[in-house]
Formats: sequence, structure tokens, C-alpha cells
Amino acid sequence: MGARPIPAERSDAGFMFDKDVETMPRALLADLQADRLKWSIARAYENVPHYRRAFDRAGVVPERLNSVADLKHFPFTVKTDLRDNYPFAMFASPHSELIRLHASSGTTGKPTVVGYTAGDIDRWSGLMARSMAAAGARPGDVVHNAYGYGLFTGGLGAHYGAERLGCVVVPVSGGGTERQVMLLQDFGAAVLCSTPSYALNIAEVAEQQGVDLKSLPLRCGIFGAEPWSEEMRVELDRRLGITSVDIYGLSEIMGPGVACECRHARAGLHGWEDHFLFEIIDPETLEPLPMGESGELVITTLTKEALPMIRYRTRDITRLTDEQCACGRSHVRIMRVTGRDDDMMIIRGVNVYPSQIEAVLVGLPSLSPHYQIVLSKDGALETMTVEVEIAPDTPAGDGDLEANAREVRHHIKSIIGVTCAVVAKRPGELPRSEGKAVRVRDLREK
Ligand code: DLL
Repeated sequence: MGARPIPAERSDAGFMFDKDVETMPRALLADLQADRLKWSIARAYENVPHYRRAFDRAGVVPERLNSVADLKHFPFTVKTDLRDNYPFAMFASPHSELIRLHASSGTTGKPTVVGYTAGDIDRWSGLMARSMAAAGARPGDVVHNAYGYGLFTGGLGAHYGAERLGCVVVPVSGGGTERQVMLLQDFGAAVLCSTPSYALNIAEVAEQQGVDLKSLPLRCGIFGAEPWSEEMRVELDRRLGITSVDIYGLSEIMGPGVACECRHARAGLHGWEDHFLFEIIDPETLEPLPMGESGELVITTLTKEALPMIRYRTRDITRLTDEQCACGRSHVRIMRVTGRDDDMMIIRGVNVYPSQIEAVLVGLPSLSPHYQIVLSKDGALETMTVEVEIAPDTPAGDGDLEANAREVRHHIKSIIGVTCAVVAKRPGELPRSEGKAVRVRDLREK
């Protein structure tokens, strides 16, 4: 067999996997969405008892939907609907047509189970290939895939996408960080797929081993599965010598690749509107909000066979923009997800997300970008303690740690406006992430 040809446009920023669809005029996209939405709503109603009951209760029938605007009359779907129908009762396809199951680990009780037909896996692979191409991966690239393989959708999602794009996948999964550094060196990966917190861990271990990642062929990081800040992006770009892009997704809707930034603009994630319909609602009133306003992201699947999701409340807080992106893609952009509404902490009346704390900490020269937030209760008062770690070459006497903590406390107060305790730790004392980082330890009584 001859060598696989590498297209001339390999490093061309304008390269797209599905150019016609990605640049489709918005009016055509809207027509496509309307057709597919009717199909998806009808499929859900006809095949899933939960949807039939929910639509009947809301007094809506699929025939009521004449345009995308009519979707607002249909009921929302929430995570507990999946739990209540555990494991397979939300599926619209018979067992004989399924080829894959994934599940997200619930913190308590049963996981949420999601299923795929062969067609679903095919479309997911295509959307991941499209996302990875937008992020800067090119056919022929070696893709080091450090997302966890298994029930989590990250590993296999990125794997199938990279193969579809024509890349060479290294299916390393998470963990064994020293070995990851060795493989990055030896296999010459151009693309690293992982959570941003794990990428940071890899960078740190490489530095400890005296390996300069910046001198390797690595040029592109495709990071997601957890909230991260713009400041963390700058840090990852600098330490790994790459262009980092943000990729979004959730297992209930598909997995990674629901939306992805383009390497061209890195200013919001293109949400693939030929397969998903995005709404932003006010999480209190549940009313749809106009384009540009911040609220909860709600997603309806347009082409999913096994698990159609109608108006799924993601709990993720963000906003959309339909302004034309510099890259030429016409699909709406989902701005960086700052956090989930259930991750929001209210400390003495101030709303705070962990990623806002991260934005303050990353880039402070005396700190490593590792942190953990501990929530506890002091009588009736909710208190927040931010645990930070000082940088390896920083003086680490008790007095130095206290001085550092005072400085960080001051920064958090002046930038976010919240008063909290800060504890500075010595290098290596905080846990390192191998997947989704645990940012908050909640010691409050429920
Ligand atoms: O995390 C799928 C995924 C894998 C996305 C790999 C990107 C890369 P779940 O485990 O079901 O699926 O978790 C989904 O993670 O509702 C968000 O709260 C959060 N999340 C995912 N991507 C991002 C991101 C995968 N880029 C939940 N920014 C979602 C912020 C994210 N939060």
C-alpha cells in the first residue's frame, strides 16, 4: 500500500470538512432545520412514551409544529426524565437497531444512559471530524487522544472523528501522564485532545521531566468537557506551544462535537445547526431569550435516531451570536460556557462560578494554575475557601505562603467582589486532574 496522500490544504486555515454545509446561507439552514425538526418531533412522539405523555399533557401534537418558532409550545426535557426512564425507555429505536451505549456517571444513584444507531454514530463521527478540522486538525495528523475511553463519550467520540478526518489516532485515554509525555515525543502528535485541566497536568509533568513540548510538532489542542477560562487558554498555548480551541458537547445530546471553535477566530463555538437547534432560555421564567442574551442553553436534536432530545435543558449558562464569523462558517456561535447553573455558588450574595476564580488565579506569577474551592458553613454563613498552589520556584516558607494567600484574597475581592478565605499550598499538594477536574469540594450539609 502506498502512503496516504496528505491534501495540499493541510495547513490552510480555510480548510473545512463539510464546506457546503458549514457555510450554508442562514435562510437555507433555517429551512433545513424546520424540515428536520418536524421529523424529530414526530419520531419522538410516535416512539417514546415519555414524549407522548409530555406532549399530551402540554396539549401539543407534532402537527402543531409548522415552523421552528412553534417549538416554544413544546415541553422541556430534563436530566431526571432520563433517570426516570432508566435505562432504555427514552429510546426511539428498537434494541435491534442500536450499536452503542454510553453513560455519564451520576454523582448519586443511576447513571444517565444514551444510545446510538449506526446512523447516529456515523453522523457523530462526521460532526467530530468537522469540529476537529475547524479546530485545526488536518488529514494525516497524528492525534493524541487523552480523553477517557469507556462509558464517557470523550474518548470514542474524538477517536471516531479523528479517523473520519483521516488522522492517525493514538488512543491513549487519560492517566499515566509520564507515558503520555513520552508518546507525545516519540509519535510526533500534532493534535492533543484532552480536558484543559489534564492538558495542564501533561504540561507540568513534561516540564518536570525536562521535555520541552514547544519544540515538538504539537500545534493544536482540542480541549473541552469542563469549563475553562480565556486565561487558561493563554496559559496552555504558552506552555504547550499550541493553538488551543474549545470544544463542547454532552452525552445526552450526542457527546463532544455539538459545537466547536474555529482556530481562525477562537471567538465562540460554532454550534452545528444542521443537526441541532439551539435556544437560550431564562432559567427562572423558562421563556426563550432573544439572540445575544445570556441564559440557559436548550438543545433539540434534529437527526438523532436512537435518542431524540426535545428542548433538552443543559443547565449550561451561555449566550449565542449569529454574527458572521471571520472563518466563513455561517452556523451560530455559542459563547464559552462559563459554568452550569448548578455549579454557581452564591457567596454572601455574590454569584460566582469556579471558572471566574480560575481566571483570577491563572497568570499570577507566584502561583501554579491548580486550584480547588471548598464550600463550608460557619453557622448560617456560607463560606468559600480557595486552595491555591504556589509555583515551584517560589519561596515556600510559612510566611511566604501566608503572604501569597493574602495577595490572592485581595485579587479575588477586587476582581470578583467576593470575600473568601485563601489557603496557599506547596507545589504538588493539590490533586491533579486526569479527566474532568473536581473544582469544588462541598462540605455544606445538604
Ligand atoms: O463532557 C462531552 C465532551 C467530551 C465534550 C469531550 C467535550 C470534549 P458529559 O460528560 O455528558 O459530556 O458532560 C457534559 O460538560 O453539559 C457541560 O456542563 C460540560 N462541558 C462540556 N464541554 C464543555 C466546554 C462531555 N467546552 C457537560 N466548556 C456539559 C464548558 C463543558 N463546559
